[in-house]
Amino acid sequence: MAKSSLRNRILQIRVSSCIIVILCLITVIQFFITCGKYNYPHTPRTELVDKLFTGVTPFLASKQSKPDCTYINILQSKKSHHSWDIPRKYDDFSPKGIMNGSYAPEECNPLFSVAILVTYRNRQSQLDIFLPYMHNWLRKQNIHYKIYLIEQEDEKPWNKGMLYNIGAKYAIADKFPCLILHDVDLLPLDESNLYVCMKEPRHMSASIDKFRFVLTYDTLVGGVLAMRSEQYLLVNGFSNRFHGWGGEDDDLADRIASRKLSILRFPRDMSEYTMLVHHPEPKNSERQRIMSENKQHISEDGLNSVVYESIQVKPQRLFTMIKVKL
Ligand code: NGS
Repeated sequence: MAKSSLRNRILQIRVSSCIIVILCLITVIQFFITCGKYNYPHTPRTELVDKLFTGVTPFLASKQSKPDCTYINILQSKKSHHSWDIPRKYDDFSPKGIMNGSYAPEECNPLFSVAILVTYRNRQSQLDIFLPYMHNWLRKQNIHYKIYLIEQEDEKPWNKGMLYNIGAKYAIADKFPCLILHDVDLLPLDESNLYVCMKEPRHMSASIDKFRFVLTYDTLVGGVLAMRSEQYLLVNGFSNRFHGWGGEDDDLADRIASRKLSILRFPRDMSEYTMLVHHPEPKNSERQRIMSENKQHISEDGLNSVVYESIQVKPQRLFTMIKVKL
């Protein structure tokens, strides 16, 4: 009797030791997986300048009396903000120099013109933080930029891809050579995160506080993405078929890969963002199916086939409003 209870006890100890060893192994493996995505592949700091894509709109009058703007100090800045430093209210915000959501530095000729496209519906409290924060941020970057807010006016399911296509049409008509597709709930934290395009598409929001600053997967392009206008045309923009949450960005990543473009990123300590809290949009249960069907239809479904009703295009001080019904 005593012998068998001793045997049971030894067995129990062995089983629990095995469980502990397995759990430790899983933790170590997870640590290394996370580490890989934490230190995701990126363009080294020293090579960034060569990979930036310069270009301004022909409408921007540059003056010979002024020097070209410089960007080295911005790229080398070590200054980062913490998410808890971000004001929740901007009572003393000054829109100096901003007109129709657009700004250009006065002291020098910028080398970059950037259209920032923000898709929007019913997120007033986030917009109230986003606009002053981004204008304060962008005015320090020596770039010429313009914020377009593309608002879905109808009650139909949310369609971010279509809204980006509509915004891109306006920005391309305004001859912006670079588009930054920007979620309204994301705010950059590192001052070295220069808001410009690179020669290849650039995923900017690689390191978000909500995801413990880990890049969740290599082909992620959602959040904030910078893309040259000619590349947006080349991939035919987003598919118009994704309603609700999810899939449209992964589909865009497929389009980018199919046109043999790669996705570049700045180093992690230049790509940190904070995400403003919000209720998630309802997920699109069809998204995987649409993605697999879409691979054959890039040239028919996208920027060249977006159909919408324009409700209002109205310049406001902090943004150019494009209200549409889909
Ligand atoms: C993927 C979604 C993407 C989304 C990404 C990150 O699963 O649209 O998660 O989402 N793809 C599909 O659903 C097919 S996030 O964690 O940022 O909310 O962007």
